[in-house]
This record gives sequence, C-alpha cells and structure tokens, in this order.
Amino acid sequence: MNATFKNDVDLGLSAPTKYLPSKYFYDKKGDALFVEIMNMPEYYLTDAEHDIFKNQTLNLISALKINKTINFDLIELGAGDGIKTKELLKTLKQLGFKFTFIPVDISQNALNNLEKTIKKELPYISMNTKQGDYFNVLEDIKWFQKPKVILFLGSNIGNLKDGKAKEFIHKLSLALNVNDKVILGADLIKPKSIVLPAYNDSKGITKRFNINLLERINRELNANFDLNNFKHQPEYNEKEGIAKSFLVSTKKQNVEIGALNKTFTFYKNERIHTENSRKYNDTIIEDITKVSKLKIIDKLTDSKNYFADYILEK
Ligand code: AVJ
Repeated sequence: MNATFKNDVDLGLSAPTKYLPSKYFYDKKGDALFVEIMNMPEYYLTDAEHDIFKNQTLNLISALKINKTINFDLIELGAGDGIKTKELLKTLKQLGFKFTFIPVDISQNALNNLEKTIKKELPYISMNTKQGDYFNVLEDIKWFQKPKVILFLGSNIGNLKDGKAKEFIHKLSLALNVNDKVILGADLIKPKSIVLPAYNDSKGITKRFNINLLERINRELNANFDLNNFKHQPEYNEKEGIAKSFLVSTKKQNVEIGALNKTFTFYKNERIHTENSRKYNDTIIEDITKVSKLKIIDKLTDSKNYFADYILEK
C-alpha cells in the first residue's frame, strides 16, 4: 500500500501537469473529514440520495427483483458511514430477505467504524468487511457463489474519468452472473450555483480535506510541504458537468520528499489536480454502461431531481 502511494505520488508530481490520485484522500483524518463533508449543508449529494433510500425503499427493493427464498450477497463498494445503506438493510430484513452485507472500502479505518455502528444499531445483520481498491476487489468477488446486489453509491463513480468508468463497469459486469443487480448512484448535472458550493463550503472543510493529501505525504513519505503555501481551488464547468479540485502553489517553492529522495519545484500559481467529481445525465450513464453486459432497468430520483440511483441488471 505504502509502496504504491509512494510511486503514485512520484508519478503525479513528476508529470508536466501535476496531479495526485483522489483515492489517497482517505486516511484516518481524510475519512473523518469526509464524514464532516457529508454532513455539511452545501454537500447536497448525501441528503439527496438519502431521500431516495429513506422514502423510496420499497420501490428500490422491488426494482431489484430479488428472490426471497435465496440467500444473496449485498456488496457495497466504497462503504463510507453507511447511513443510506442502513435504510435498505433494515427494510430488507423486515421483509424477510436473506443476505450477507459485505462493505468494501480502501480504508480499513472506515470499515471498522462502519462495523461498529452496524453491530450496535442492526445487530441481526450478517456482515463481512473487505478492505481494498475497487478494481482489485472485483477480482475476488467474481468467485462468490451467491446472487449479488452491488451498491456503488454516493456518485463514487464520479472520481473516475469516463474511460476508466467504462472499464470499471465492464470489469464489474464480468464479476457478476446473469440477473445480478447494481445500484449505481450518480449526481446529476445541474447549475454551478448548486454544485460549486458543495466543493467550496463556507467552513473550509473541503479545503482541509484537499490539503490533507499534502499532510499525508508529509506524514507518510517524510516530506516538507508547507501547508500555508497551497490553497484550495475548486472549479465547475456546467457544460462538461465536471467539478475539479486543485491545490495551487501560492509562490515558487521547493518541496523535499524524503521517501523518494527527491525535490519537487512548484512555480507560483502552479496547480496540482487532486480530484474530478463528474456529474451525469442518462446519455452519459448509457454511454458508460453500453460496452458492458449491464442493462439499465430502472432509475429512481430524489424529490429535487438532484441525484439518481440507476438499477442495472446483468
Ligand atoms: C466520494 C467521490 C463522491 O466527489 O463528491 C467530496 C468526494 N470530494 N468533496 C465527491 C468529495 C470533495 C466525493 N465522492
């Protein structure tokens, strides 16, 4: 894990246009900041998808067309704090469905937190956690024997460029059997006045989340980033439907990364691209899924029409 982090940091900061992969946001501190992000008023995504899971639980379950007599695996990719999923777990159990909940996350810390809350609040749920990168985990779940329902919520797919997202959906479909289902959460394209504040909140939580990536490099790779010399810069292009986050060097500076034995130079106003958060419409989702064997069989949206959960079937 640390070896790939080190290599990825080296690759990204040596590139002509500097970047860092957004998956490295999620260390212990990043997990806690992301929970804060999900709770802030500007971050409408969580409330919108929660609205679907809370107020349309029965529609969601019937769209999945699950056979009540057969045990299935409910596998969540990128589990987070589970607030939305708990609505589904509770209702499935009440209705007498038989399943094992398998949350997957890159962060073992996030999985431990989730396991604690589920054990406390829904002790009757059978649960196995799995740590790993989404792409790698697909290789393992391919061999699971039971029918599967995959949850890929929160517009987590939005961190992937469309090409990567296609590849991911294709790989996901290869890990599934005929009739298996996917709930794919996608934030919908909407005006900048709504999207941008979600990535530029008034309390500066997103800024801390972004800057934590540099702090993590300082901590884990023995680097000397001066955090005061970088600022958080979010952008949203409404036409493209992509929110992008950058860290901007406020002056010319050198940064040493001990673990790499290298010095990196940042020019004044030079940017490090740290994240893409793609927004969607039906056409984009159709394009991303069409190369795979997954068919869109249903779509649920929240009351404000901000967010959609697409139901895919193999
Ligand atoms: C977890 C990838 C869905 O892109 O909206 C939140 C992460 N980044 N604020 C998103 C995030 C900055 C989030 N996803």
